[in-house]
Amino acid sequence: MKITNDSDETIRLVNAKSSVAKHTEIHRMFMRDSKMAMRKIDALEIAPKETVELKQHSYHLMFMGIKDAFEPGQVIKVTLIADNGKEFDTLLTVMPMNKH
Ligand SMILES: [Cu+2]
Repeated sequence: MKITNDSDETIRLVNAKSSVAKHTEIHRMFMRDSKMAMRKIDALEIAPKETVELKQHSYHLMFMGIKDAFEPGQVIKVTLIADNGKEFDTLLTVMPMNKH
C-alpha cells in the first residue's frame, strides 16, 4: 500500500479506523536485540509530494479484534485520520498470505 501526499502541506496520519476490526493502528517494525518487534507509532508523516509505502517489515496497518476472517480478494475500507482531523478513505484488497 502506497500513500502519496499530493498536497502542499505535510500530512501526519495519527489514526486509522475500519469497520472490519475493533481497533486499527499504524505500526512500524524495527529491530530490537536482533529480533523484529513492532510498535504503534504516534504519527506517520508524509511530506508534500512524497510517497510512503506500507509493507512487510516496515510501516503497516494492524487490525485488532477482527470480526470475520479476511478472504483473498475481499475489499476492506480503511479510513486514515490526520492530526488536523482530515479523513482519507481508502479501499484495500486482501491479498493471499505470502508463504515463505
Ligand atoms: Cu503491527
